[in-house]
Amino acid sequence: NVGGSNDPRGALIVLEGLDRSGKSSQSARLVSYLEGIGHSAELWRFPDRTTSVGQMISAYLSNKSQLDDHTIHLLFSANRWEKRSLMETKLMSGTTLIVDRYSYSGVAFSAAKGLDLHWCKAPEFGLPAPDLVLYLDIPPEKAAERGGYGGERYEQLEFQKKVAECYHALRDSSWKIIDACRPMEEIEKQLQSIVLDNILACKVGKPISQ
Ligand code: T5A
Ligand code: NA
Repeated sequence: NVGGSNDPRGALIVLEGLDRSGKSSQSARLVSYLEGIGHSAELWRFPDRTTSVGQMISAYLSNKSQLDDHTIHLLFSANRWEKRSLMETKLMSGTTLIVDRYSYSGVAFSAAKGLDLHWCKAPEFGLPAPDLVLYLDIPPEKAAERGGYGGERYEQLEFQKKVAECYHALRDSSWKIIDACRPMEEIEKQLQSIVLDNILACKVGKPISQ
């Protein structure tokens, strides 16, 4: 068991990036790796389309419903808030959460529509802060070539270019920028070593930051 059992804190590790940057593929691999070395880990994703709020989000993303830009922004945030207490319980019980998209997606996609950046950030305050953000960096043109976009609302090249700019403005010290244009296995190995270092750091007792 990595880090021993006397400190129960798990790490909150978020994968971010444009649509098709490889987040879901890499999140799944990371969780398998951590489980394989005996570390308690779970794969989470936002939006969580299984809740009633998540179903409203899913209908919006698949163009089955129309919503005001502010309204959908708040729903994405509410979808994280409804998971907050479970997230904290898991972290405190020693489970590391690998989270496929989080608040940075919330802010970047809404700001890319032209909504005020500070307004976009406000509903995210008070959610557990990530210990580490792995940003899968890929030029929008390259991402668009991968398997083709599936037709969801935001999967359009011009919009993704704006999202990339917004993400760039959000970078902070918790971010590691990963070159996501390389082969999957190479990225996988890099993420494993970064995450292992980070989990060890959490085990020395850093609190869940807010
Ligand atoms: N959103 C989300 C908001 O507006 N606000 C919010 O608060 C949140 C949380 C849904 C949308 O909602 C928006 C953002 C999104 O537009 P989603 O359900 O997570 O978000 O859907 P996507 O991000 O669109 O998921 P994708 O499946 O498109 O992208 P991934 O997960 O980044 O990529 P992945 O791993 O599925 O890979 C895509 C393809 O590329 C290949 C894979 O095999 C796959 O075919 N691939 C690679 N090919 C070559 N080299 C590599 N290294 C590769 N890695 C993956
Ligand atoms: Na995905």
